[in-house]
Amino acid sequence: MYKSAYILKTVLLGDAGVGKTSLVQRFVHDRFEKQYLLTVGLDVSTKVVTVNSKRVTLSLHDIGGQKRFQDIRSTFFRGAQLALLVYDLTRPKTLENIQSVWYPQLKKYAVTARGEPINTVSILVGNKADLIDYIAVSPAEAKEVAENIGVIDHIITSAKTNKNVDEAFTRLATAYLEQYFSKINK
Ligand code: G3D
Ligand code: MG
Repeated sequence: MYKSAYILKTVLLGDAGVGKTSLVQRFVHDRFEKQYLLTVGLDVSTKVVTVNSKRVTLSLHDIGGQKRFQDIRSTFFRGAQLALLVYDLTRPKTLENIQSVWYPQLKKYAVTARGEPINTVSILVGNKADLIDYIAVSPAEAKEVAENIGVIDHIITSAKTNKNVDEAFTRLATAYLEQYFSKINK
């Protein structure tokens, strides 16, 4: 196995039930099965992706929805280089909460170990695209939130049918590396 030169801390944020754990399971293990879905505390898994012929390890941090989240919140967010802000296309409230709850927390808690602010590269993910008859969020509404919070992109996924799951993660990693190299080449 090759080692990769870059390890990027990637956090998944969003309300309970939007499909964070399902997206990770699909991306890492290519499966969609209910018995794996109970997220207890914090779950970390890794996956190597190739971006512009560079191998990059994503360490994926997925939290459960339990009330004790406050206790681990600062550890969870600390040093997060990448974030997937996940909402459920069938529940508009979960998109609202990206703007009012999750994005503000990311801004507040994603700092370096020394407490300096970091610019987490984020993507807005509308999951459950397979539930076509129940979709209740319009592209315009999602676009507005995406612009308000300054994500690199908005993408529609289905962990169930494997639509755009790899794309969501690799687009994010690609954007990060492009920003990173444009900074160090200046
Ligand atoms: P979370 O980790 O954000 O809390 P989960 O969300 O991954 O646990 O998913 C919550 C529920 O949504 C699960 O169903 C899961 O099967 C379902 N789900 C996740 N992604 C998709 C998707 O893309 N399409 C559909 N149709 N369902 C999805 P249950 O029934 O266990 O609550
Ligand atoms: Mg979960």
